[in-house]
Amino acid sequence: MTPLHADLSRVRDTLLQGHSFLLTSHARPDGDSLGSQLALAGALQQLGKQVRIINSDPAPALYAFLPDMSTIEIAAAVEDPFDAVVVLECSTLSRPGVAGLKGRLLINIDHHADNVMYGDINWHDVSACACAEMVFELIEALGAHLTPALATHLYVAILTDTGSFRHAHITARTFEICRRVAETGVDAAGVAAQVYNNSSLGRLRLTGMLLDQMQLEHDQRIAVLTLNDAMLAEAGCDSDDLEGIVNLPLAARDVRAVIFLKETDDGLRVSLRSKDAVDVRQVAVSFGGGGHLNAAGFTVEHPTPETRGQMIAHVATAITDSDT
Ligand SMILES: [Mn+2]
Repeated sequence: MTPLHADLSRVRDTLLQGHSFLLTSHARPDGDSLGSQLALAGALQQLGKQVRIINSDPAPALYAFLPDMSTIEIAAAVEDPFDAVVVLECSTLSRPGVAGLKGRLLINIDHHADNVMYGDINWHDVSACACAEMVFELIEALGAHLTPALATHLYVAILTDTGSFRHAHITARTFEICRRVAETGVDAAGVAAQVYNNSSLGRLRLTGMLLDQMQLEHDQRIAVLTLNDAMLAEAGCDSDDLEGIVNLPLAARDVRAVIFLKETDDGLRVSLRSKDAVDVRQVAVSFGGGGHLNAAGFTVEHPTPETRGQMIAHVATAITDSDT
């Protein structure tokens, strides 16, 4: 067995020495944040530790099937004492949206490139396809064993964070973890059906409406989707139903980037998505926002008739830049 690297050793030692832990992750939780928290909580409980999970937002309904989901508490602040707080999947300490974390012994476990190292112990691995890959390593280092419940948590995290095994950072380690998951008896097809064949009819209707009104710009390389509250109401949807919908046009070969416009009371909320080296983060930054290379966003408080054309021009430049 290869020796543990220093950061993982420090995390393991701190968890083995302490007795009570708080686990948290980012607001608007996704499969990786939920699966990583639940898997680590299960492992620590095996070792006789006291664990609470506190998130600022409830999980999307589609994750209700995850074992132990009901143990996640929803709160805007924490007051109780803990020996340490484990923050999973968060590039900054403001991402959880939970007050009262500062000043505690913080363990930062994350795979996002822009992590600012806010922890007392920072374990940062951008090569992990999901935070859950790191949690798997930690579970092994702690000497906990992989139960079917823990394996399900890890598998959902990896399945969703890799976009069903399509994104970058998928390695032999990813499939080794999945092999171990399958060994515990997790039904991979059943899990996939829960995650992907489980949306509301409202979402299906909304998908049709959005694609029906999709506009193609810049030689069909930019897809523009527009959403407002009236469409949500007509489709019978809530915000839960929007998860991932922005990515739909990327399935077309010709489309290189998506501009998703959500008309709100505060102005225009803009989400950008792209393929390959098309850098939409730079576009978002130029409009006062931010994000990642292929996923970014910003808000325009007072859109003008020129706003839409300006955004398209910026994204078109990003596409041209990526081709040179
Ligand atoms: Mn993740």
